[in-house]
Amino acid sequence: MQNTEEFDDVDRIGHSIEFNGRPDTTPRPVKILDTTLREGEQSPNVSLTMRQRLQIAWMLDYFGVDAIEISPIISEDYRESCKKLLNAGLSARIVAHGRALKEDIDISMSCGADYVAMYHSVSDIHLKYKLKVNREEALRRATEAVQYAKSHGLYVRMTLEDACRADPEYMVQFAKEMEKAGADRLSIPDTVGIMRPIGMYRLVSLIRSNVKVPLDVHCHNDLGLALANALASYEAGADQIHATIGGVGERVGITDLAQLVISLLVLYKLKLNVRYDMLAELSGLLATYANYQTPSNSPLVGANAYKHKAGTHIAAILKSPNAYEIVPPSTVGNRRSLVFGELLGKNGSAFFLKLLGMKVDDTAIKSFSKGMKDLRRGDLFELELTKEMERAILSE
Ligand code: HCA
Ligand code: CU
Repeated sequence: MQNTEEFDDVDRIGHSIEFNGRPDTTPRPVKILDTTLREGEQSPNVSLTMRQRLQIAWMLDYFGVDAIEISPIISEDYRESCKKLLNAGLSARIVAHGRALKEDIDISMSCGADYVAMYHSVSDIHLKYKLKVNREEALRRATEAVQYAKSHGLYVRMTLEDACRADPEYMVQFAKEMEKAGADRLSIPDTVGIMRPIGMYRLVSLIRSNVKVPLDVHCHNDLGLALANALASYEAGADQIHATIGGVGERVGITDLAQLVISLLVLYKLKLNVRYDMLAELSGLLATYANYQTPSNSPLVGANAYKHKAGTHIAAILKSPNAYEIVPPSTVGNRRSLVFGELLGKNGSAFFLKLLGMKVDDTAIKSFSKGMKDLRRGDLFELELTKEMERAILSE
């Protein structure tokens, strides 16, 4: 019986078709940029105070993200937050986000930023309807902005906004020009969440093969594909992936931080230098600050992520949790619970009665199990397993 609950790929993953035939190479490293304080605050649910921003940044830094993005452009309050973050002695790079405009770059510099991210649209839809400029003018403006920032000694990321709906030829030309102008890295966002993973793979590969600078990706979740697209981008050679706590962001948000780092761990065996067991706490902290409930069915960090209800599942979990869990709850800082309800069955019933200290025979168990079948939501009895209980059960 297994009683240590380390994440163990052989025990947890098995020999599935997903892994068969995959070359067993060392996973390629990738950086994580957290943009909860920039993209995240574009969520209709999230607006934070300066103290909350600082606390979240401290936690993210301790967790181990490589970069934290914030926009000083919005207001005085954000500028103050940005300055404080830059002086907070964090290990993560602080990325000041704004438009590809001199005035925005100046604001970032006035806060003390040495790493700026600027965005300029590249799709005809945006050029025509949002900015009302032609392709040449867009290139000229973006080039000028990159050169301006570089002339001030800044580290520069240029984002090709709405890249996924742009003419690929123009987008490649734009990327090359930005590299030529001195951009240190480029960001390829799926601004409207319209890509499928294979499309994102092709897009990132295309840009990867045309420029040398490192690439960020930023995937919106409008079709629920943000995580899949981020992983496809990783496979295609992206160097840094954007995420937010709880996946919050404009509209329905972007790639979720917890889902991203755990997917990289489980699916690619990429062990990042992060404190995975802070994931549930991070998610809870943002939800508390922003006054929303983390959906119970949120993968990994939601209240239901480690609740087992069907009798057959409970019985199996009691024997060995890897039967129905790909990552132990302790890995992500979550808890395992058993739900005793109408699906309990015989084995679950026997366990439940034993827990209550009752010595019962087979007939009693059967009739208890039958009685349980009349339960409905609200009548359920839920048991959160403490570490001691888990140890006792698992070592039985
Ligand atoms: C937006 C801009 C952005 C920028 C992403 C990035 C996008 O629409 O608010 O700088 O990498 O999704 O394109 O968030
Ligand atoms: Cu975005």
